[in-house]
Formats: sequence, C-alpha cells, structure tokens
Amino acid sequence: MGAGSGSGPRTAFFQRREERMTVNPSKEDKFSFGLWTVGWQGRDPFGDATRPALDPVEAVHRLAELGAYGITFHDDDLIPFGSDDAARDKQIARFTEALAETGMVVPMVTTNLFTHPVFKDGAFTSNDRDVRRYALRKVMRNLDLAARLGAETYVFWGGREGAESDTAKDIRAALDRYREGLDLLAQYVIDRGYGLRFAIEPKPNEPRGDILLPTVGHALAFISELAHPEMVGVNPEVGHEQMAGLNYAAGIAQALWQGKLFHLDLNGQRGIKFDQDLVFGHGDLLNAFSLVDLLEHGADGGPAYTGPRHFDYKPARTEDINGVWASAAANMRTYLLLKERAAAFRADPEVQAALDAARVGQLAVPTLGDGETYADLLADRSAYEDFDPDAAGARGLGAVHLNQLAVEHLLGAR
Ligand code: GLT
Ligand code: MN
Ligand code: MN
Repeated sequence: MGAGSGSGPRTAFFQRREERMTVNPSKEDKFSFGLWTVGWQGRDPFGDATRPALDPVEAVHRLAELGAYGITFHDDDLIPFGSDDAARDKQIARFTEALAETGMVVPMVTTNLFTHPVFKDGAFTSNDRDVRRYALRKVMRNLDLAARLGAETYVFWGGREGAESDTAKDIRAALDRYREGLDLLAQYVIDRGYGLRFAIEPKPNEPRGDILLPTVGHALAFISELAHPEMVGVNPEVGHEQMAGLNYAAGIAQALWQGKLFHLDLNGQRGIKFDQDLVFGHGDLLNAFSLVDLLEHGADGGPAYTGPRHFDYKPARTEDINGVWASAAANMRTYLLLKERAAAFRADPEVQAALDAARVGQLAVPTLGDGETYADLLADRSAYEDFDPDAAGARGLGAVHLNQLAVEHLLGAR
C-alpha cells in the first residue's frame, strides 16, 4: 500500500510526521532561556571564545522571534561586573525597552556568585567573613532589580559553595552560614514586599571538587531547616542530577510531591562526566520523554507543573551564531515533540492496558481502607493467614512491555 492511497499505517505515519513538522513554539508554551545560554561564547578551561559577545537586547529579540516567552539572567550577564551606576541604569533601560517591544517577561533572576576571584572559596559559605557579607549585598542589590522586573523566582546556584579537600571546609559551619544567608535574604524579600520565591539549584561538583547541596534530595532536606521553608523550593537541572548518576524525572517527581518544584533547568547530559549542558533531549532521551510526560500529565488531567520551561544549555562551542539560534530552537522543538509523543502514549489503548496490567493505578489506592486501623489489618485473615505470597510473587508486572511501548511512541512507530 502506497503513502498516497489515503489510509493504512504508512499514511498514518506520514500524516503524523507532517503534524510533527508543524510544531511551533509560542508564548503559551512558557519557554524561557538564560541570557548566559545563547550568550555563551564557547570559552572553556582549554580554549578561547569561538563566538563574539552577544548583546542582551539582541538575545531578547531573537528568542522572542523563535517563540520563547521569557528570559532570565545573572546580574553580571546584563550589567558587566564593576559597571558604574550610570552604565548600569542605561543597560537596564535598554533591556526593559527590548522586553516592552517584544512582550518578553523575566520569570527568574539569579546572581553571579562564582566568576570573580573574590568567590573562589564560595559566597555565603566562604571561610572569609568579609566575602560572605559582600555576597549578601550583591544578592540584595539584584533582588531589588528582580522585583522591579516582575520576576517570581530567584535562583541560588552555589557552584563555588564547596571545597576540593575535606580539611579546608567545616561542612557543618558552612551549612550554618548557608542557612544564615538564605534566612536573611528571605527576611529582606518579606520586609520589602517582593513577590519572589527562592529556588536552590543543586549540583554535585564543578567548579568545586564537591559542592554543598549536591542533589535535589540534599537541597530538600536543607530547606526544611530554614526560617521560611515555604518560600524556598528547588530548581533542579537535568544534567546536574545525571552527573550524580540519578534519575532526573524521579527527582522532579519528588520535588512535585513535596510542593517544591519552583522552577527547573532543562538540558541534556550524557552520563557521569563534566557538566555538558547539551540541548534538551540530546542526552538521555527516554528520561526526557518521561519528564515531559510527568510535567504535562498531572493527576487531575492538567499539567503537573505550570511554571516556565526554562532551558539552561550551552550552544556547542563548534557552532557559529546561526548554530546558536538553531540550537535554541531545537530545545523548544524537542520539548514540544516529546509533549506530542507523551500525549500519544497516554491515549494509546494498548498503553492503558499495559498500565492496568502493571497495576500502576493501584499504587494510588491507600494501603488501608477508609477508617481502617492496624487492629483491623491484624484481624484481616486475607492480608496474611490466607494470603498466598508465592502466587503474588509469581505474577509478572509487564514493565518491560510498557517501557517498549514508550520507546515505540518515542520513535514514532506508534
Ligand atoms: C551556571 C550554572 C547553571 C546555573 C546558573 C544559575 S549559572 O551557568 O552552570 O547551571 O543554573 O546561576
Ligand atoms: Mn549545567
Ligand atoms: Mn542550571
């Protein structure tokens, strides 16, 4: 049967391919990018920049044309470190004008507490008290700007908060100082009436040998020790969890479960190595599929996460400026393609049957009945005395079949 005959699986395949090719990002998709992503010049520890500097105003316009809705930045991405007040005001005015012209928003802002040598031993947790005080002032200044631009989230990525050796950093004291810093900044935001929430971004290592709050789990545990835990969530990055060999989608699920997914950094990573910041989906594609499925299909039918789909990637050093924009577009397109594939997966009757066979839905049923106590459980002979563990242990789950259905949807084979 030919593709032109109007029916059959081959035609369906080509129709689906057509639909996929018309996937276009728009502001409703809430895609955002860091200024430092498309603005990365390709400088790495071994080589010089391969691209010229990018004007933030140009970045706003180009990303808007590509269909993004938001742009994020570190203080120093927008206003070069050491600028005087006049230069600072001018740059903020130019940027604000570009936002107004394009309708782009600033959903998130963060601080550069890692580039300048002053932060070589950390910011909030530097052994040097003067550096810690300076770091707090740098953040407070930028919080004012973030609030002015209407940001909702303020990210804390503590890349320099850590050490290379176990003896040079008192971890318990460092955590005290980290908490002191975040408590003070939370109080500042409350007192000023800013509508900002904080999101801690974990990373296991790089640039420090070991970074404090290395994973989502560490960050969540730390948040519970803060003075205003309700104001603080996490900003997990795909590659950072995968650098620690962890399952990103699973970490995101726990953050959602705890009501702590305030923001997220999407990108790609291929295994346990240096932070690659590849295009979203250009690493563990199957986990990216599961992630999009998780974010887009919440328990009540709507999305489980409604915040920005923020890309924190680096356009490869091999690319020229055309490649920068192509890679920015690739992030959004991959997300939308995965969203379409996840919807097809959810709608497939065979997937529904496989989910039932694997009893995935049963996990949502509480283990004890309504009002049932442990005394009732003890009295229930079917739960123990008459239960046949060998029969239950012999039943297959069909998880591999279910996973294969996901792979086939991902490949466009269903
Ligand atoms: C830095 C880091 C990112 C963080 C940014 C926020 S800065 O580029 O590699 O993962 O999200 O500070
Ligand atoms: Mn990264
Ligand atoms: Mn990041």
